[in-house]
Parts: sequence; structure tokens; C-alpha cells
Amino acid sequence: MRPALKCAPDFPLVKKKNNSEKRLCDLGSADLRGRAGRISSVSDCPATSPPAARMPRMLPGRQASCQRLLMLQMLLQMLLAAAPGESRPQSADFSLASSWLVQSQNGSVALPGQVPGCVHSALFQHGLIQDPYYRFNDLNYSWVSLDNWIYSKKFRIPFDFRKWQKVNLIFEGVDTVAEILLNNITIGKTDNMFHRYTFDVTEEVRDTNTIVLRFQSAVSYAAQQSKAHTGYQIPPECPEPVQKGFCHVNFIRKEQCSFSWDWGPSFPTQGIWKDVRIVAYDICQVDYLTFTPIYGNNAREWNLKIEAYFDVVSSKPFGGQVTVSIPGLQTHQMYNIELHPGKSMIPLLLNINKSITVETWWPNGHGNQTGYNLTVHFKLEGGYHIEKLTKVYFRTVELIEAPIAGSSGLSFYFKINGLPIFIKGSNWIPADSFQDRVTVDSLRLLLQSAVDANMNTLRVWGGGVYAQDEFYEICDELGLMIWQDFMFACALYPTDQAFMDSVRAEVVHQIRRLKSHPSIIIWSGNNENEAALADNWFSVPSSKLELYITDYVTLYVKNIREIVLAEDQSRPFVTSSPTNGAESMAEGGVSQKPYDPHFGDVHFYDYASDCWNWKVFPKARFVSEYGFQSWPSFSTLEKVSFPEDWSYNSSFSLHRQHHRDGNTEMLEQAAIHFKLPQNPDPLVMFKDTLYLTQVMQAQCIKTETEFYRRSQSEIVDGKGHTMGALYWQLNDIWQAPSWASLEYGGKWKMLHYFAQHFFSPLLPVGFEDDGVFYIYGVSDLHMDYKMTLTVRVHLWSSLQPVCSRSTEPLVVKAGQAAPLYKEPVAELLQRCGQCTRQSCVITFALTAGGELSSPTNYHFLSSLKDAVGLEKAKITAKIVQQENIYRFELETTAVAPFVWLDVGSIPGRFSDNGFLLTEKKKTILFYPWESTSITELERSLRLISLADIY
Ligand code: BMA
Repeated sequence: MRPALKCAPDFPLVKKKNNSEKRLCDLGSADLRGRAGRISSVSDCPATSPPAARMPRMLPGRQASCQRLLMLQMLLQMLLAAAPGESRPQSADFSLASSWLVQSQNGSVALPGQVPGCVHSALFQHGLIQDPYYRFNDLNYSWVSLDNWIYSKKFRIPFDFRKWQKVNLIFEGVDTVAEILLNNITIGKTDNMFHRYTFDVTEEVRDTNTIVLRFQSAVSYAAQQSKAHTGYQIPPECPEPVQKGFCHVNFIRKEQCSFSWDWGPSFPTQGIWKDVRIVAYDICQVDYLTFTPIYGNNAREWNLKIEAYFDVVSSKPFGGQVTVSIPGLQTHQMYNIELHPGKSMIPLLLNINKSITVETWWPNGHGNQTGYNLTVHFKLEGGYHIEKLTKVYFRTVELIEAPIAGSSGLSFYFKINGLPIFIKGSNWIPADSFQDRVTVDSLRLLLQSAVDANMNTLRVWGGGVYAQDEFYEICDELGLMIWQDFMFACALYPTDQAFMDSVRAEVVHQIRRLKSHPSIIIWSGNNENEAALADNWFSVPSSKLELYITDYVTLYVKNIREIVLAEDQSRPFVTSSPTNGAESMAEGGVSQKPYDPHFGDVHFYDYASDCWNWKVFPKARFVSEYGFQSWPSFSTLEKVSFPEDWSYNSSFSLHRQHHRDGNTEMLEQAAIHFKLPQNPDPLVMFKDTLYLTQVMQAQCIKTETEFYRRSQSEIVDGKGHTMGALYWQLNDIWQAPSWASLEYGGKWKMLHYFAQHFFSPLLPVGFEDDGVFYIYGVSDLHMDYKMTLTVRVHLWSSLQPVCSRSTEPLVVKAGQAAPLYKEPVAELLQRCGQCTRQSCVITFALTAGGELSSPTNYHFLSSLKDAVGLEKAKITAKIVQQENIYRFELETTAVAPFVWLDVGSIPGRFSDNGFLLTEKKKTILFYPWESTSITELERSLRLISLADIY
């Protein structure tokens, strides 16, 4: 066996603070820096002072919680000094999150690499590779994923580990297949990036240690596993060629889209992607602590179920007391407990003081996200103390699957705190191929953008990763509900013993890690695998179908579902998305028709039909995916390309498109209603085409979403009662054409600005049926409002409306969608004297006295390629600074559709964009995400509207 680590002269030199140099393999404990993890116990706080220097990377909230914890610790130590022998620290730990040595298998490449991190990031940070996202680098760097890398580190333990009964080495996340050696002894193996691995290293640990992780390429491991599965194949073997990816990803418990997807590159990373810690303890340690609110309808009281999962190392049972307090609810309770050797779970039920009103947690748009600080204090025999601090939230969630009058099948909608809520939002994919680049700040930016577009829900899609703790913490805080898939997507999966054991461990871990978050409202077994079977996507011979169905049922029904039911009774579970829910279960787990609009959720994609025609959309109970592609903006593409690439048919443009015929499809859909760009300047032509794809996408998804929202309260031809619309997809993994509304880096596409309107809590929706123009009032509000509906008609050629009509006050009903207005188009055109379908456009809005009003919506009476009177508007912008915000005062010479303000790479977003401008003047705000200036904004501003591209 090769020596695990020797300090040979070719090891990289690392500069230390005092400017002395050390070889990387020689770094000792003084070089080990703790990393800010989740602050739930005193031991999570680094132990040197002063605080500012101690926690340079912590957020203010975290610093505060650490300071509170450290004060508590000091208090505890003072008590200890006062009564020696009565209280003892029960554990000690330190993190190995710092610089490691990363080497290729044959040692030809060796460099320092951060943990958490991956090989690609290390190589990039040290200049050994270019930006992996640049041009065709995903192909150029496939060698990185094909090598077998070695991570190693020499470290000292900064406390006397011999004083503790047990020493564990805990990996929060290893990516993915590795053999782990401590001091030359193999202590374990990993093969699942979603599992937390804990190794007992009490026997192997020394004062000075060498840890080595020998990785196997995920690509070769997956191929090997597939080959070893000799009985029958598990399709799909490989992704479509257009995705330029690797094969057999379904054989490895790793981010499924890391082998490529129809919107993403293939970067099967290797590395340690989460924290690594040495944890030493006496008698016991808390592995998980979970909190589940339970509302007793009869007694009308809240209880909090607390589950403490212990690893008990004491050889004898021992007792203790637990005190739980929620000061904000004047609730304190003490319990006597007894712990037994081995793994055990202590359940506690905390009755919330009935004389205090509990403020519930509400989704965005429906109320506050109140949470309460809670402390749990374990006082154990022998004077040991464990204290945990957290925030708890109170809310209930129900998935209602019940008969509906006038419609066969079952409803499928969510009630939060007893209130039916229309689910509106999008689907979340991994924010980067390299998870170490996903920072808390970048998460916050994306999630805040979801909230700013009036979303209340995101679906964490099953082809990515279970998101990091901070993701769910931010969702709790912002009121974003989460539909949480388990990580299986668009494939069939093996069910041999080793695979199933690994999945079971993963599922238990993830549920215990995540179940205390109020944001998560449902668990779902997988993405589209029931549909893949029912519709035989992979053309498996019918003689084998039963075999695959049995595998499916084993994995999702008999295992994952069973585990969820045992671990978390507080939220619903569906086996797949899409699924028929209860009906799929009644049919044995796999329904004949998982896309049945009378049951469960559906996914719907149709790129060829005219997306302005709402009749093509399914009037389903819940639509958890639907979408159209578009290109990101030029400023985003520019960062990863060069001039040769800047045309729609360049090899770069083809390379970045991973969805077969996607580029053509976008233009064909756009051509249904728009003239395609014609500018003779190739660069302008390219930019105009990018713009038009965004116009097409925004308008398509607007029409589709408005159809789903207006279908919430009606049954037509036995279909309807639609209670959810989650479009595909929120964010991007890299700079490429995709279904996303947010570009890589967070810039808003036109669709995201449209979402702000089509998800508005109060929305008038216009559409035509059989020559009659209708307006529905859609409301997510909790009260009925008397409102006036104003309908205006504009000539494309004039900034003065040709006619305007306001209704008598109408009642817009709380939580409903109902018709408010109806007029045959022929009559409307006649009423507005000079109009034809081609020369006029309708706008409409709801207003009530005071502040309440809806966005102004519009309805096109013809394709815009046939519009008569549309002029090339000259739009000027005067930019004025107003504290941290910039006002763009616009003035136009003509009516202009799809007005687009673009300030290139200046990070930030506008208050509105892509709008129909019918007034001479309009003010738009720009909210910068980093400091900028008027000069910078003026220099970067590009302002166009539809007629400019002709
Ligand atoms: C659905 C998703 C993804 C995919 C998207 C667009 O199938 O679940 O797998 O990226 O459609 O094709």
C-alpha cells in the first residue's frame, strides 16, 4: 500500500500568518480553523477570542447566537467553579473544514483544496484550470471527473481525546465514493452523497493524525455498478447525446443532474462537500433533535413533539432531567428521562401554555412567519449538561384529496392552518454544479427573488440535492413553502440490498435533518418515475414491465413511504410527482394514467402548440411543472463566451442547448405571434433574438399560469379546481438556454418580472372564448373586497385610450377566481369606434378606494406580428438617485409592448420590466444588489421594445 502521506519536498508550500512557510502535509492544529456551522450548541462556536476575529465569515444573526451561546457557556463554567464536581462538559469537538491536500491518482497533480469543496473548485482556485463554465470547458475538463482523486490531511487534536469515552469522525457529506483511512487504517467507505457518515475512531485516533480519502470516479463507479447488475438492465443507460453527459447515474446516490441534464452540464464532482468534524464525548451524544408542532382540534391547543435521538456509550442505563422552555409562550416543562446503552430516542411532549395565544407560521402573502426561541437543557447523571437552542414554529398542513361535486376523481390541494391556499411558485434546481460556490448570500438572493415575484412555494426537484440547512432556514423566515422531493429523477432504479440500505439511511437522515422546518409541506418520492413506468418512456419490453413495477413499489412504496410514515406523521407524502396521489396508491403505487387531470398533480409541456391558446393547457387539480425555454441575457453569456460565439447558430449556442431542438423550438413558438429579428448587424441580431425568446417565454407562461389561477374555483366539463401552479424552473445552474426565470447569478429574465404580476395576490385575468372577452377576478386575499374594474382600449398608434369603461363596484371574493366581466369582442371593437383586432389592445385593472389595486393586465386581440399602427417608440430614461435606489423616469413617443430595461452586469433588479407602456411617462425603480452609480447605470443601459427588433 502506498504511504498515506509523507512530507516530500514536492508537497505544496503554504504561507502561514507569520510569513513562515510549511508543507501542506505538515500543518498542525494551529492551522486548523473552525468553520461556522449551524449554531445549535455551544460546541458549534469556535473557541478563540475576540468574537469579531473569531467568526469572520459569520452572518450577524449567527454571531449574535454564538455570543449568546458563549455567554451561556461562561455562565455554566462559573457555576462549575462554584460547585466543583457537579457539572462536566459532556463533549468536545473540532472541525476539519479547512485546507486539505488534493492529489490525482498518480500524484501528478497535487494542490491545496478547501473542505467543504470539490476537486474542480480546487483546480480552478489555484489556476490549474480555467472557469469550468467557460465555453466548452465542460467537455475539456471531463478528465477531472474520470480520475480517482485523493484528499488528505495531517492534523492534531486540540484537546486530550483520551479523556473521552468515544471519539467519532463525522462527515456531513462526502461526494461520493470513497475509502476513508485514519492513520493508515481503513475506517469506512462511502457511496452516498446524501448520507451523513459517522465513524467510531476511538481506537484509531492519535494526538497527530493523518486522514486520507481515496475517491473513485463517480462515473466509473456508476458504470461498474450497472455492469454488476447482471439480472436485467435499469434504464436509461445514458442521457440523450445532446446533453453530452455520462451514463448510469441511476446506479449512484449522487446528484442526478451532475451527469448532465436538459438544462445543465456534466460535472460529476469529487470531494468533501460538507463539514467534517471530530466529536469526542462521554456517556452520550445527541445525534438529532427534532420539533414537530401538533394542533389538537378538539382541545384547541398546541403541543410540540420533541424527539431526541441519542447515541449512548455508557455501559449502564442512567437517568437525568430535561427542561424545555419557550419564554415567548411562557411555557416551561421538566421531564425525567432514562437512557439506555446504544441508540435510543427520547420523545417529549410539550404542552404549550393555553393562556397565551400562539402566533402561527404563515406562507408568504398569508401572514407572518412568527417563530419562538426554545431551549432544551439536559442535566444528566454524573453532572453532564447538554444545551440546545433553536427556533420553533407552529403551523399545520393537510393535503385534501376528497370528492368534488360535478367532477370525477379527487381534489388535490393544501390547507395551511386550516385555510385552503393556492400554491404558486416554481421549481428549484441546484444553484451551481459546484455546491461549494452556493453561498448563503446567493441562496438568499434567489429565494428573496422568489418572494419578490409573489411566490409562496418552491419544489426542491428530485434530480438535484437536498438543499443545505440555510436554504430551509431562509424559506422558514421568508414564508416559502417547500415541496420536497427525494432525490430520484427521470429513471428507474435498482433495489438490491446494498442500494436499498444506502437509500434507507439517506432517507432517515434527511427526514431527521429537515423535519423541524415549517416551510416543508410535503415529501414526494421522486420526479416523474411513476410517469416513466406508466408511459413506458424507456421502451422496456412488456414482459419485463412487472419486474420494474415491483422495483418501483419496493423503493418508493415499501421503503421510502414506510420510512416517512414512521419518521414524520406531520406532513403528507406522495410517491412521485406527477402522481394521482391516493388514486395511485389505490392502483398499487403505479397508476395507469399519472397525468390524469382528475387526480393529484400533473406536469405539462407542449412546445409546438400555440401557447396563447389557453385551450391547450390541462384543467388539472395541480400543475407542479410546466414551462418554455428562453435564452439568458447577453451580459450573462458574455462572461463565458467570446465574439465568435455570439450568434444564434454558433457552435457555442448549439453546445449550451441541452434540450433536443430547443433553439429551433423557441423560434418556432415565437414565430407564431412575432416577426423574427431582422437586424443586419449580427451582434444586434443575436441580442434581439435573446430578447425575443424571453418575450415568448414570459408571454407563454403568463397565459398558462393565468389559466391555472382562474381555474381554481370552477369545474368545466368535469375538470378544474386547480389549486397549484409551479412553473419549471426558477433558477439556472450555468449560463445556458433553459426554462429558468432567474439567470445564473440571479439576474431576472422577463419571465420573472411577469411572475410578479401573474402571481399577484389580486389579479384580473382576461381571455377569450368563442369570440367573447371575459375577465375573472382572482384573489388570494383573506377578505372579500368591493372593487372597480376599469377596462381600457388603446390603439397601438396612440397614447390616448380610445375608450374606457369602469364597472360599478364588484365583489372580488376571498380565495376565489370568479367571472367579473364579459363582452363579445365584436361589440367591444364597435364600441371603441376606430378599433380592429389588429389595431387595438385591451388593458384592465382592479381598484378599490385607498391603496388596494391589482397590476394592470392586458389582452392582445391579434398576434403582434399582425399589429397595425405599432411604431418604433423612442423611449428615453432619466436616472435619478434616491438614497440606495435609482429612479428611471421614462418618457415614450408611442405605445410600446415588452419594454425592456437592461443594465448589463450591474447586479440588481427593476421594480418592473418587460411591460406594456401605454402612458407617455412612467417611473421604474432599480434596486441595486451592490453599490453602483448613475454614470455606471447610464453607461450600461440598453432600452428596447418589441418594434425595435424589426
Ligand atoms: C421535467 C423536469 C426536468 C426537466 C424538465 C424540462 O421533466 O422534471 O427533468 O428538466 O422537465 O424538460
